[in-house]
Amino acid sequence: MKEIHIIGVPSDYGQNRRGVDMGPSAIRYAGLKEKLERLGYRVRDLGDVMVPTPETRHIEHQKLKYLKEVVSVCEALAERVRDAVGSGYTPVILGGDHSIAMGSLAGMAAAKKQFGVIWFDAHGDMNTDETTPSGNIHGMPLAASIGIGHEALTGLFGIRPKVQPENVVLVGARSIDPPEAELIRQSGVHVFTMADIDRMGMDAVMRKAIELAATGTDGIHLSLDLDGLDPMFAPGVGTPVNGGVTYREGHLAMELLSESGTLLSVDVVEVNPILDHRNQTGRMAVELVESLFGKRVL
Ligand code: NNH
Ligand code: MN
Ligand code: MN
Ligand code: MN
Repeated sequence: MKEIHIIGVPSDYGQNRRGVDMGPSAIRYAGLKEKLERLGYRVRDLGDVMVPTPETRHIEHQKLKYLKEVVSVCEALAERVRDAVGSGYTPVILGGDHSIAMGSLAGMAAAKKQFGVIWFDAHGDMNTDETTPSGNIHGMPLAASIGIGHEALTGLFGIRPKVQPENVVLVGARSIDPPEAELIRQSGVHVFTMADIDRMGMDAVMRKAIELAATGTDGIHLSLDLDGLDPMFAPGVGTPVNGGVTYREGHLAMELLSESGTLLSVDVVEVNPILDHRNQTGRMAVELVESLFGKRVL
């Protein structure tokens, strides 16, 4: 069985609610390592990527807040992911806000010829510095990873694009900014909105998503934004949106991905313990990861 490497990225440079930097601690506290070991894996916690405190920095660009800091955190993460995947390990990357996924995907792109991405999220994360309503880079990582947006982000780690849009699938979308919707339509990424999940069911949606992401690639990176779940099950996130994926649909999605045998790497992002209730969202994150790595009733 593959060895799992845990990598923490305690960064909240990509958004404006402080606290998501504590996500790695909350997810570790919920027992991530022990629970994966119980499933039979060898697990090594590599600790955290160094992230300077935001209070010691200042915002230079209102449409790309903390750009320099985001880029340097992502490049440090990319090196770790490249090395882990290159040596045959499966990285479990703990955010931090979703901007860190640019680092995960950069590392994947350095290690693999082609891979697909399932982007589980309430949001599209397809903004650029020209379309962003907030200036928060956590709304841009998917666009940047397929080569759209500011060159400091698209060219991160010297690889552009990180992933082909036809191998990217958004699952759980329900909050898309209007100019972002236009970019999504032009880009060629695939999208299953909550309405699609209602009509088709999570089983059919995930089977299709896995097929799209895996076809012609070496496997799949799952980018798991906890706000993809309904806030009832994951209240500890900075931008909750009602009408999300249920507890059971979330587990089903993870089980199907696990059974597909295509998973290469995963990031678990946007857990904000300050906004949470007794680490409910941290515990939810660990539960989903357990299903993703094969936990079953029998
Ligand atoms: N679309 C909004 C923005 O660009 C919100 C993004 N928020 C997220 N994305 N949490 O996953 O600022
Ligand atoms: Mn911040
Ligand atoms: Mn996101
Ligand atoms: Mn989101």
